Amino acid sequence: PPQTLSLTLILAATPSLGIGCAGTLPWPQLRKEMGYFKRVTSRVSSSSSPSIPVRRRCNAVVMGRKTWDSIPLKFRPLDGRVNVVVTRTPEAFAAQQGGERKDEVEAVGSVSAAFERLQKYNSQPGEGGLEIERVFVIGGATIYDAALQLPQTDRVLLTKIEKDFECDTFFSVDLDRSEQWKRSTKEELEDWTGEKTEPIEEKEVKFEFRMYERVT
Ligand code: FOL
Repeated sequence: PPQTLSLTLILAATPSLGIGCAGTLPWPQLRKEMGYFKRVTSRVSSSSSPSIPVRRRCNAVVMGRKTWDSIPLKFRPLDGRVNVVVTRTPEAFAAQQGGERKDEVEAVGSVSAAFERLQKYNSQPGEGGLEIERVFVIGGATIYDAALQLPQTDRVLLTKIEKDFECDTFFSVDLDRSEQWKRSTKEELEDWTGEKTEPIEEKEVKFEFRMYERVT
């Protein structure tokens, strides 16, 4: 488990870099794509049966308040992962979130505050504390933009959706045309994610999984 955390953006985008429309995803539900998202953001390095108790290891997802709202109630907070929601009004969010499952969700005022909060999990574990292994920034556009400004952001997992859909929200960086980002090989992608990553077609939509690493 890393001593200093880094941030990985995970997103799916159309050829014109569309990521959202009217508060939801632009394409019809792609179960295999969502399955990839769930497995990759949940998977932690396997720990063999320890003879002494160790802290429970899990990943974290950082998202904006609108992305939180877009996740079906029955799926949020995303289970098995620490959920951090970025909002200009963290107190109001915490109060609203209120009752159940409150412990699994944290509200903070910025992406850098989310990062610092998660670093503290590892450096000052609370009672029955979790150990955070990987941190995924899961959107939306405003949060991706903020994360891209942070030096801790060193990786992007992009699902390239090969068909255009009407979108009102876009990712701001064309990774293939940026000097800052280098596309990883299929092998590097599979090693890092633990996934087999053949191109998929679902509901007449083709998509493929890519990884990019920051080079500067
Ligand atoms: N990245 C990728 N590759 N695909 C996405 O669809 C995606 N979506 C978001 C961020 N990054 C992404 C944000 N939107 C759920 C719903 C919307 C969402 C993210 C997650 C969600 O409900 N996930 C559940 C699984 C739901 C299911 O099985 O249908 C989860 O447990 O992760």
